[in-house]
Amino acid sequence: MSSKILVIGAGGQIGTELVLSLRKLKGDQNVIASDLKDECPESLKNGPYVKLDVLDREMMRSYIISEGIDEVYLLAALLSATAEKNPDFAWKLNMEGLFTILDLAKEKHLKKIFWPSSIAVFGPSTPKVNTPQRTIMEPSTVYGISKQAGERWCEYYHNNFDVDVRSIRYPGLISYTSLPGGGTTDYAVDIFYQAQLGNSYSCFLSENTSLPMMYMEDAIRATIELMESDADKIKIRSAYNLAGISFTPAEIAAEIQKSKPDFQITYAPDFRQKIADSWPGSIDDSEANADWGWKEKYDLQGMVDIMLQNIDIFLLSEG
Ligand code: NAD
Ligand code: AKB
Repeated sequence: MSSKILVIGAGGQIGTELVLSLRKLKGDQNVIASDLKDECPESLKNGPYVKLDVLDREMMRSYIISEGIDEVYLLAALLSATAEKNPDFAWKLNMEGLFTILDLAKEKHLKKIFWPSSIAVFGPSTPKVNTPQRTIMEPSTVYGISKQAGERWCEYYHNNFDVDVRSIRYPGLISYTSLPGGGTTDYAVDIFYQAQLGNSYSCFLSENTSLPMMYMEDAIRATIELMESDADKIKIRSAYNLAGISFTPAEIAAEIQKSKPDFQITYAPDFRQKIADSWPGSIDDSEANADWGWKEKYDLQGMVDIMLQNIDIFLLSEG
């Protein structure tokens, strides 16, 4: 029998694509999308949807136990830029939901958990180039601190309570089916909407700020490959580095200009520059490759081509 899966925070940038991929693999009725929103997002109406607040611990517990959920993908969180504006709430949201789900797995109500970490676990003192899996980690944002603490708790629950929790340090994710949710890497999505509208783009990061990014299809494939791997292959129970594609605003603009020669970019760095400056420029993901065979498919050119072919400017008015 197929596992029954609950995706929490399914209405966001990752969830809207992850739910559809999981439904293709596991069957539409076996993957339940949930979010704070009253209405199921249009694109997820091919399967079940339930309104759930991850901060309502009792409601989450009774839903997961009564529905016989086997696996949870916990995506609800505040991202880096939004979290800096509301640090108390960011800490609450990013940590409390994780404990609710880890405790359910500790009590054997859940068999497997996916909880995403981020390159934000690294900080200004981390080596910036080809950042290793294990290195100095002194994150300087509330988001990064919550992700680092989350990683430690995931590993702790695995080591002490045999919880099968798996995680990836996602780079900035780039996609066209939904808008990003308030991160420092959002410029690399915003830029496509402005290019498609025929506008110039004022970038909130400086031209030579290199950050690791990844096209969403690769990120979803990595998530599912990690979750489908045999448990004994998963040697890291904090979170795996994934490299993706490292580029600067100037480099992505130059790639867009190959298709849209009139496109112009200007630079007006804001508070997000300091966050970006604290993160790695490139990542070493050799342990993900060695343990569960991870290899990305998209490079900068491949990602830019597919974004320009598919980006839908009407999303801007809906978002
Ligand atoms: P997002 O902001 O686009 O989506 C988050 C979703 O969670 C939203 O639909 C929101 O309505 C929902 N939500 C918020 N509070 C909730 C609550 N109390 N109960 C239930 N749902 C709630 O975020 P995303 O980009 O899809 O990211 C998902 C996860 O992946 C987060 O943990 C994020 O830190 C991590 N991540 C994302 C990226 C990226 O570039 N998108 C990179 C690294 C890590
Ligand atoms: C953000 O910019 O906050 C996210 C992330 C890299 O975690 N995209």
